[in-house]
Amino acid sequence: MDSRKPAKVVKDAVEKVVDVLTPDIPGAPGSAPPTLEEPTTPREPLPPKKEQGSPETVTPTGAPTGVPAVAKGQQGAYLTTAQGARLRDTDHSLKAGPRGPTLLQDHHFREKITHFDHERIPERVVHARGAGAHGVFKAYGTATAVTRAGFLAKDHETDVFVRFSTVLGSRGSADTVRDTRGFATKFYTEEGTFDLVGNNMPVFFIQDAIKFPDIIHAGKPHPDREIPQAQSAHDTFWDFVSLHTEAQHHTMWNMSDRGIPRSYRTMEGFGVHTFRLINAAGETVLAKFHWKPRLGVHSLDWEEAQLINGIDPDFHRRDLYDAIEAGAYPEWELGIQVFPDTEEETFAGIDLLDPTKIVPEELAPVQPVGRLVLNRTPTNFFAETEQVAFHLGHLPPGIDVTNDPLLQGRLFSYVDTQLTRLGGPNFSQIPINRPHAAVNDMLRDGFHQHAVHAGVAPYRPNSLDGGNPFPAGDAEHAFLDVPVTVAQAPKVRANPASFDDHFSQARLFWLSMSLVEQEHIVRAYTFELAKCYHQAIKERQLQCLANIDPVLCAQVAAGLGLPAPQPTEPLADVAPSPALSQVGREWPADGRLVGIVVDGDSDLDGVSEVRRAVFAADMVPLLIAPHGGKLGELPVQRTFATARSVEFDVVLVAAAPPPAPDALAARDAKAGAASSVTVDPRVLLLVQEAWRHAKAIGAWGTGAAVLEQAGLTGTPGVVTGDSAPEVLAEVQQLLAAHRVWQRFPTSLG
Ligand code: HDD
Repeated sequence: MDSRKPAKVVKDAVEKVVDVLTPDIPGAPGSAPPTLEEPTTPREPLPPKKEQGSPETVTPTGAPTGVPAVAKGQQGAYLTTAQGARLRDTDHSLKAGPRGPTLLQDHHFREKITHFDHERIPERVVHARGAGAHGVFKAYGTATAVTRAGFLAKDHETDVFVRFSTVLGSRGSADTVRDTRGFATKFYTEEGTFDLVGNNMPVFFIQDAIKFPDIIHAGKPHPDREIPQAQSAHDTFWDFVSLHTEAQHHTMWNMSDRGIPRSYRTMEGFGVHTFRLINAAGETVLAKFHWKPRLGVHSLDWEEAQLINGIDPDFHRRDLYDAIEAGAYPEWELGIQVFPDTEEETFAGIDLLDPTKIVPEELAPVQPVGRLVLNRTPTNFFAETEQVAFHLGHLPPGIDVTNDPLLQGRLFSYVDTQLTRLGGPNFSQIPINRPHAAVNDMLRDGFHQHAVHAGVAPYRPNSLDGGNPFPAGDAEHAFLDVPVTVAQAPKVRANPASFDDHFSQARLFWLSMSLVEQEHIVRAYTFELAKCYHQAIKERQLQCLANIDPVLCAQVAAGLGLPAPQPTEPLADVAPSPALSQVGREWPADGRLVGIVVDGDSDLDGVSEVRRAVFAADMVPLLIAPHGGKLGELPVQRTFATARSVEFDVVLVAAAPPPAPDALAARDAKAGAASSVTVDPRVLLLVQEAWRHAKAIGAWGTGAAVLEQAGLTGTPGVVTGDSAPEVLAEVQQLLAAHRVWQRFPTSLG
């Protein structure tokens, strides 16, 4: 068949195609107004948010960089390809006829799917599960005597990004597992970025970084079945820590209430290592960093934590974002413990280079140096929280490292890991990682190079770029490696002798706990060891506990049904550190969630009054009713079907809602008699759980009948009365102590 067409036919066809294409690109230079209908109903695009500027135009905190606005990513009204060509249709692949196969030439399809196929990057090998927030750090100026770091000068404000995390679980694991929490802070200082990469516990499992793969392999899921997820309650973890006894102190922290924080907002943070600070006169001190939460240290109850893992696996993440969006900005005070920089690098007999040891605050008080406020949630989780890269070597002038062998090894690991995780050496050009200080390095090329470097001489010395860039001195705030003398010593694979003390500080921690906290520790050890299959591992860990404290050992042994061994070394004579206990102090209650049980028969005026009072106290009231919608004018936030007690810090009951009629009928039919239950069983469960978890509970009006039927009336921390505001006032008082501690049973003491 002759495929050639007469010239006239071809010309007509071309004109038709040109007609169809040209006018349909509104705004194209010289284009006529559109004459064809849009493939979908046109709608006004949302205006881009401030933070949606291209990476080149804004820093992670939204500050302009001075680079002119470049259209890149989420700009303009129309859907485009990655190259900016406008698209008519992204819902159908290009096919040979409506029923035909997809064509290889469909470049839009291939671009879209290829990009999607590569959306995931490797998760962090540890600390994979996290949540981040932006904020600002304001210095008090109290640290200038010991450090020349500019961001610690009086009233200096520095943008920060903080990422909190669990350690063991993968990216999709639950938040409230028993684990250490990461507390990593990036200070975008004008003298270069400072990363304080700490945890919510002041000690670590190992003394030398070379052991990190060992502890992590032991804590991660078993290699054969890949279970359990995000847990230390399994054989390999306890196998390792019972053999590697320097882990015992950190393990004790994990078994304490610190291992299950109520919120990121209620965690302390610790830089763990001892750092070296240098002041303007060149004098040095040794120092440890501490974060103190304004809301106090507050933890979950273990049963509560387990329930939350199922009911709301994003509990901590949600709590952080909700608090910030509600304006209840999380706050911490940064403090330092300061020690003389002596040749021995010890303080009160404690080796400051040993990261398994603390210096009790009673011996070296934590001196406040500034305040951190988190006030902005990330715009995009992946771009910011996932791509943020911390590194202990990101240090400003005035802060230097010590010879702590854990710290030394970390200085290698954090850059190394980003090469795989973020795909190359240019991760500091990713918006969240960009310094706010001017950068003039001589690093060039590499994967994902974003900078268009000018000049021809990225080397020193050079004449071709006029000698640029120039070295800085003290006057220009250059970083200073403190010229510490390195001891003449043989090359060895060994630790200092003081590192051999593995039990004294675990004992110090245990002795510093209140009875109820000790009871929680006993239960945690018993729970975790009972999950191990190997008897020898349980026995070996009991031996470690015997060397820490015989009471602790006996209690856990009894729970496991095993004999308690005798100590194999003398018990350390240590003084407790009251600062380590979470019990016995009072804290502000703002940001706490108050669940209020109501129904149509409630005293709605009283409920309104309580809601107003809860808001006025900077807490959040949530109404829990038999159905959604409104009760009178009051909005209902939770129904009996969706509410669980673990969501609330306190439960107030304003009514005694009867069971739903059909539920009652079914129950009566089963029992063969009329039920004596007159309150909805879901409400009874709500208050009983809140009671078990030692939360304050209050009731007024008919609500008191609920507590009566639940058998709670007259027990500690259960408030009843006629006046709603009076009940709330008493409950608020209880909240200041975080829990009604005396409700936890204890067999100790
Ligand atoms: Fe680490 C991540 C904290 C010891 C190797 N670590 C990481 C994070 C925190 C910590 C908070 C998450 C950072 C983020 O949110 O992106 N790590 C600590 C603390 C330690 C510690 C407080 C002891 C005092 N870490 C440690 C050692 C090594 C590592 C000894 C290796 C020798 N840590 C890493 C890592 C990670 C990491 C593999 C994973 C992802 C990353 O760095 O960026 O390099």
